[in-house]
Amino acid sequence: MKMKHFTYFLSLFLILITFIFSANSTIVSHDDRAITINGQRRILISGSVHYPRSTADMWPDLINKAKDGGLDAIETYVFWNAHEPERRQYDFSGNLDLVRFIKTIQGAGLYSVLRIGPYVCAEWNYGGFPVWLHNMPNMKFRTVNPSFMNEMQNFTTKIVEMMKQEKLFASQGGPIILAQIENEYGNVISSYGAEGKAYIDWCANMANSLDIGVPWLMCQQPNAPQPMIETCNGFYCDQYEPTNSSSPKMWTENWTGWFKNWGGKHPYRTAEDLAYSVARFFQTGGTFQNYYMYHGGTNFGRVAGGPYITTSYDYHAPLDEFGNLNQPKWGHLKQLHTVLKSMEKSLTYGNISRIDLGNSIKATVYTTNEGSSCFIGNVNETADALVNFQGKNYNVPAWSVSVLPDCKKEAYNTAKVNTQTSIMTEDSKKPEELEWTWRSEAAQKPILKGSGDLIAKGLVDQKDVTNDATDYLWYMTRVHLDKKDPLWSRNMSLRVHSNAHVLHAYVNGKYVGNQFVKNGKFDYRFEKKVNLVHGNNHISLLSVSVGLQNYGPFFENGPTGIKGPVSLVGYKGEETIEKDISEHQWDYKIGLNGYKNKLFSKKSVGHDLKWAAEKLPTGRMLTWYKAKFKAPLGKDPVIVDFNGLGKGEAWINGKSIGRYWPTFTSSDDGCKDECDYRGTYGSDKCNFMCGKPTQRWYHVPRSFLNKSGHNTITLFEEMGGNPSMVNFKTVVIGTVCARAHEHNKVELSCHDRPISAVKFASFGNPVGHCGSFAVGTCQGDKDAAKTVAKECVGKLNCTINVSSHKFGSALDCGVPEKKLAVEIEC
Ligand SMILES: *[C@@H]1O[C@H](CO)[C@@H](O)[C@H](O)[C@H]1NC(C)=O
Ligand SMILES: *[C@@H]1O[C@H](CO)[C@@H](O)[C@H](O)[C@H]1NC(C)=O
Ligand SMILES: *[C@@H]1O[C@H](CO)[C@@H](O)[C@H](O)[C@H]1NC(C)=O
Ligand SMILES: *[C@@H]1O[C@H](CO)[C@@H](O)[C@H](O)[C@H]1NC(C)=O
Ligand SMILES: *[C@@H]1O[C@H](CO)[C@@H](O)[C@H](O)[C@H]1NC(C)=O
Ligand SMILES: *[C@@H]1O[C@H](CO)[C@@H](O)[C@H](O)[C@H]1NC(C)=O
Ligand SMILES: *[C@@H]1O[C@H](CO)[C@@H](O)[C@H](O)[C@H]1NC(C)=O
Ligand SMILES: *[C@@H]1O[C@H](CO)[C@@H](O)[C@H](O)[C@H]1NC(C)=O
Ligand SMILES: CC(=O)N[C@H]1CO[C@H](CO)[C@@H](O)[C@@H]1O
Repeated sequence: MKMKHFTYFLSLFLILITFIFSANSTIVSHDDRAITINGQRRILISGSVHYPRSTADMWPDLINKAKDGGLDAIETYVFWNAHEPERRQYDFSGNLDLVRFIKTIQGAGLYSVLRIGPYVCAEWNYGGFPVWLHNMPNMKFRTVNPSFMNEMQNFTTKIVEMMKQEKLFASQGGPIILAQIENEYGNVISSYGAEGKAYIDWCANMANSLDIGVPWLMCQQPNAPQPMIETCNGFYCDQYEPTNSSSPKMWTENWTGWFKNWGGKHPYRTAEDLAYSVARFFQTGGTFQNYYMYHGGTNFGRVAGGPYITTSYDYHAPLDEFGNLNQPKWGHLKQLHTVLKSMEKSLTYGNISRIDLGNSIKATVYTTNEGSSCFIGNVNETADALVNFQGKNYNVPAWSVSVLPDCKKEAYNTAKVNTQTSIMTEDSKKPEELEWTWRSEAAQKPILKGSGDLIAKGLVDQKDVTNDATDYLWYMTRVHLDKKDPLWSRNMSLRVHSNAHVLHAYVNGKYVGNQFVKNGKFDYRFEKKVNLVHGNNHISLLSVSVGLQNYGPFFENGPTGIKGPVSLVGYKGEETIEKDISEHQWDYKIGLNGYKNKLFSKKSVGHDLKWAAEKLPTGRMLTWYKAKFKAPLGKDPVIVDFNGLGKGEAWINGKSIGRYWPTFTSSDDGCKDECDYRGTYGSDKCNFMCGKPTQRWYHVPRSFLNKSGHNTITLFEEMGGNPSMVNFKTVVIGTVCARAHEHNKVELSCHDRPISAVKFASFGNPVGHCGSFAVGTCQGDKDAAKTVAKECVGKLNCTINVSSHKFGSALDCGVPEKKLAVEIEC
């Protein structure tokens, strides 16, 4: 009782303080149980949405859908290299308008979590670090290096000052309740020795000195220096306990799915398993959790990290790349959030008792004076359970958690999905045929003869000379061979030890071949037979980067480009000789002329230069293509099909929609038709699209398009392709299904189109999955399809009560709960 009074008076006191000092400010703090807001412990559900991975036009819709999905907060990183592309030259325009993003969150009435980093990982190019930073003298990242600390402090301070100026911290009445400094440093700290500890202490002091008035987080940082709050990241965090027992149990990254690499498959994390991980976390005392990602989005331009992260960053998140609801994930989580929120008081103030029911089944009871809330978790991966708990029976499937807000009735079970599945597809309209013009990359001829804009003895690291302003760097040298050369009487080949993400080789103007990485090893040997001539031979190597590494201790020093040695090898029978040419004088040409001249832009230099309409080449390397097109009608998201193209970059009206590489397909093996949600998820667990292009379709944001006039698509085709198959489509709902459990309600909707027909409905023990449902061994005696049709056809949405009363008291189906399977047509 005493304790309760004390808490009560404390809350009152804090509220009073709030009023006295600032009518608007919110006091954010924490105790051992939870984050507190104005003295109240809170259950907070947050989701990551990275502002540069969508467009400012998309933000309000994404944030509203997040709010509708039951989130309290939106979390984002801050992307240093996007904001400070050159030292002390800043960009906060367009989709980099951080202030506008935070204000949009505020406008929707949500909180915001600002993870400044400024190291962010995030599958973002170079983990968010600018490459100019790496190229400063005496630089060492993420340790006690004065130059690094100075720059990190400078950027962090700038962001904090911007936020303060706009009064965006909760302490000023704004939406930002939490901030983060550094990122997952605990994973790598041991590689930095004693300096690592000194550095993380410095980070804490530096952050603290910025006086933002809300708590700072450090994720994956056991024993975070005070007053930083440590948090957990991972697919599950139920086993996690903060090292400091005064810290609340917080989960800053719950990976809702996974990202994609070129050459990889589509990752897929089921709604059941994601909901299970969340419910487990709250069952085991968690009070703050963040979905990474809630909306993944798109890596526009060259922002993808890597190497080899794809342009799509869909992540199989609750909102898909285009901002559509990823159903059933979005809806299934929304229901969980509603139930958890209804238990906020008991979860944050209740006494906790745990009951072991055997066979990996555990119940947790949270008790306050006002009542109790319960969880029953079945961690067994295979055995469904009929559990007797406090005198009542509950059916708790394997690998699931039942939530009982009053400890008497199951309000939610993570494995019982009562949300519709929406399968998105491209529209079936006949696409516009495009008329292409083309021209070759103008630089080619002089380059292949070896003239560049920088000369050095020996081989250079790519990012050291390009500052990563471009993906492309030419390495060019001459080799003089006279008749006395011992190579001469032999078969000769060019051998290149390379770290280039893609390498193209030319000898005397002729293409010799390319190589790229197929097994994740970015350190390989290229070797191809070549024909050399007496006198001078020109060797030209084009090194292409496909996203800079973003993770790992000292990742910033990973070699890029052609590390060498580069040699000519002569073979005679078993005997080989090697002529190392690495230390020759090399000419370097940074970037491609078409980029320099902005061929993708209306303001292109030399637009008077001809684009040919005749003899459209296919399979031709280093070629630019251009076509006009009309924007697809309506509001549905626009996508472009790049099937037929090789590899390159694409622009719409001068704006880059990212790198493309549809010829890079995933391996044939490792896919299953169906994904079993049970058992520990990992990024390899449920993959789809084996043997298919990793990414065939690319997002064209509506705001890049002119609705009424012409639009221009420009392609730079690096490897050779056929643009005649390129076409624009929109993303629409294809099939809508549901498989809902008895005693529940299920809502069906075709988004903004009316429901046109019921394709299938059966109540009982139906089998199969969406698209291939079939009647099981029993079903209710009323016509289910007719019943659903009566309630749904012609409407934008309908809610069906799943009950025997409605569908006919079926017979003993031999299952604990009957299900309704429905497929509707939109
Ligand atoms: C960052 O450094 C520049 C000098 O390079 C200085 O003018 C500026 O005030 C610094 N900004 C902050 C926020 O410390
Ligand atoms: C644990 O956290 C509390 C406050 O949250 C702090 O006072 C204490 O010093 C911390 N303990 C350690 C070992 O860091
Ligand atoms: C899961 O249940 C099965 C069947 O009851 C049992 O054999 C197995 O030991 C259980 N596994 C765990 C981890 O409890
Ligand atoms: C919670 O536990 C404390 C300490 O054991 C006890 O004094 C208090 O009465 C309990 N409260 C409830 C609501 O059970
Ligand atoms: C060169 O290669 C060809 C076929 O690959 C072989 O027949 C010939 O003997 C080789 N010459 C030398 C000098 O090794
Ligand atoms: C869109 O196209 C129309 C017709 O060509 C033109 O008048 C208008 O200026 C264009 N709008 C933009 C934003 O480019
Ligand atoms: C359901 O449809 C009605 C109109 O029939 C509409 O007013 C309502 O907003 C829709 N609800 C949802 C969740 O789409
Ligand atoms: C569904 O059932 C609830 C009671 O469980 C009832 O209040 C509601 O009106 C029913 N809705 C429909 C559409 O039948
Ligand atoms: C420790 C760990 O696994 N970190 C990962 C966090 O998640 C991102 C993916 O979103 C990875 O890049 C990190 O490696």
